[in-house]
Amino acid sequence: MCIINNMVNKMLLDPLLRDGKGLFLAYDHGFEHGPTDFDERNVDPSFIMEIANKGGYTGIILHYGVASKYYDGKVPLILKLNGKTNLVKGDPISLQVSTVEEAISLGAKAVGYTIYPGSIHEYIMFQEFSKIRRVAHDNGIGVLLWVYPRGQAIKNETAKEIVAYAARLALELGADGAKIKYTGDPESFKWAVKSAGKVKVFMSGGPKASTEIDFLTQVQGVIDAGGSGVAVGRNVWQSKDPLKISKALKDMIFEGRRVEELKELFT
Ligand code: FBP
Repeated sequence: MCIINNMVNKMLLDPLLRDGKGLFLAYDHGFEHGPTDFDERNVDPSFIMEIANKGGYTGIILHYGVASKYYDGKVPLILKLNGKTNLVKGDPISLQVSTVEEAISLGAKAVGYTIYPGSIHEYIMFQEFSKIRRVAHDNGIGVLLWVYPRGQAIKNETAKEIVAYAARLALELGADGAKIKYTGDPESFKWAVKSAGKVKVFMSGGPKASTEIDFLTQVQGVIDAGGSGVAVGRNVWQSKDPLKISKALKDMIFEGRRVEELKELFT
């Protein structure tokens, strides 16, 4: 039965949120980048499961293969449904490798999908995503959309108008949450949050920042701009002390602590 109304849609991400905010641990990098992001510790998915559990994450993002072998059900699962490698050059396209039904069979509370607006292949991802969104919503689970403008036509992926366009596309396409890149300052990110309307906006972590405080300053900017949290990978599991940075993220996102208060912990 297809019951889609504002009320239902509004609540679809609730199992992944605390007080309307989300802290998601992303671990789809083995697919997107290959093991080059990993070291002896974080190449093991069990290590990531432990961070997610002990670190108080409200969601963990995995592909089907890792989820089916390592997911222990302790933190809500967001199953990533499409993926691509970075071995292919040119305008990107990322297509479906697992289904909403498989996500549900693993106990996922939401599904994830990446689109690359600006790529000459964007229309294929828009169509595929729309089909997935329908099935997910018909089954009562939410959809988190990674929106990464990319390809020859995109000169600056983090420019204010480009990031706001990404956020708006998440709204136009019917996503429940948008995972987008940070623009670099809260003022310009505010425009992206506004453009997303009722879609919850989460910052994508990016490569590991030079210091923890640099990264937490970006997170502060997202919160100040009205964002709903972060979906982060490398800045956590590449950290020397993943649980320490996780605690700082939790304190900022759920308890309202400011980055200035946390500075002495990281000096
Ligand atoms: P990070 O916090 O490590 O950047 O993870 C977020 C993420 O979106 C992952 O889900 C994904 O694997 C990766 O970034 C893709 O990064 P990019 O396409 O920018 O190389």
